[in-house]
Amino acid sequence: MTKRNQEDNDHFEESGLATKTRPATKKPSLYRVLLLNDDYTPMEFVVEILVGIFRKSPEDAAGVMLHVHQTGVGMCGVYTYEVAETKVAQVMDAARRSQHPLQCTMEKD
Ligand code: TYC
Repeated sequence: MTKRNQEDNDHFEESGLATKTRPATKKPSLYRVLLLNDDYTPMEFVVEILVGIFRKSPEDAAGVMLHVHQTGVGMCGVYTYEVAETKVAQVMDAARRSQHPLQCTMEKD
């Protein structure tokens, strides 16, 4: 915003204090997308999911996959509701098509 625009946005009240108005904006709620461990989904498949759907580097994807394998759950990313919902659906669809029991969920951040 330019200086001129900022000045245009000032409102001098009776008190002499300047207040500013802004267009009403609301930060969207964010959701964590989680991957759950199971005993059957191949490690390589999980890495491919993390690279292909969550845009991780192969190195980061391997790290997340191992964390899930060792602890039972891990985070793929944090997204707005619709993006998180789409990613969960993409994972569940890929797992179903490949007949792997991989589970993916989302929860409010
Ligand atoms: N535990 C699986 C195996 O040993 C690997 C795996 C990792 C599965 C992460 C799911 O979300 C998962 N093949």
